[in-house]
Amino acid sequence: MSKDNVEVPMTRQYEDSSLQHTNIMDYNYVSPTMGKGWKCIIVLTFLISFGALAVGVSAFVVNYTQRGKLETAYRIHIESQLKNLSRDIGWVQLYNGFQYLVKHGGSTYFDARRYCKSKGGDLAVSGMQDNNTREYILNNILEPKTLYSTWIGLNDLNEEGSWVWVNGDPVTRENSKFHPGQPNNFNGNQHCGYISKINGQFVMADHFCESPFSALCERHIQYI
Ligand SMILES: [Ca+2]
Repeated sequence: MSKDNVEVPMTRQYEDSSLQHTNIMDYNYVSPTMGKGWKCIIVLTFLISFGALAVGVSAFVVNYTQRGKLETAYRIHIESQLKNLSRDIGWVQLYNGFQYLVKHGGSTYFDARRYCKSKGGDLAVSGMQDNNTREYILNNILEPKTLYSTWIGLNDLNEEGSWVWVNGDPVTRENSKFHPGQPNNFNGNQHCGYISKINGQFVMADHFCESPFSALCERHIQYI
């Protein structure tokens, strides 16, 4: 007898318990009610497993994203610190509330200003206006670093003969110390101020702005 020809009873109600399992095909009998239950369990198990997997994947994605954000923030922080560090190397702090930095040789007046500004300052002004401070800076900060002529923060670029400090202060006899005969606007083309040393004396004069001089930068004391 083939399995397909077996008539499967709808219930397992036997009057005589001895009849139970007399038909070997009874072992293949599955109650319709029990079948639905198993299906429910299987579906439920699948749903729970799928839910757990979804939660796991979501947690991984969130964790991965947060880790990426932290790594990016950390990298930006480190780069910022390195930039600050490189910007601060070489500055000398003075009692007048300013810091000074010397760039040795090779800069036009305009390059020198750009360099100083990139370091958070400008060509020196305040330290060049007072005689005692100027002498101290030139002897103790500038000369040990460079013997070249050095750009400082004054010019008459806007109006010939009208000299101004780059912070806007007008150049006066009291806040400058031009060498006798300077500024002379030699060849009608000298509009930028510099410091040099002649016969053991530092002198202030004008020169061609494209000359490759050193730079003396100045900025307010930085509190980091
Ligand atoms: Ca001039």
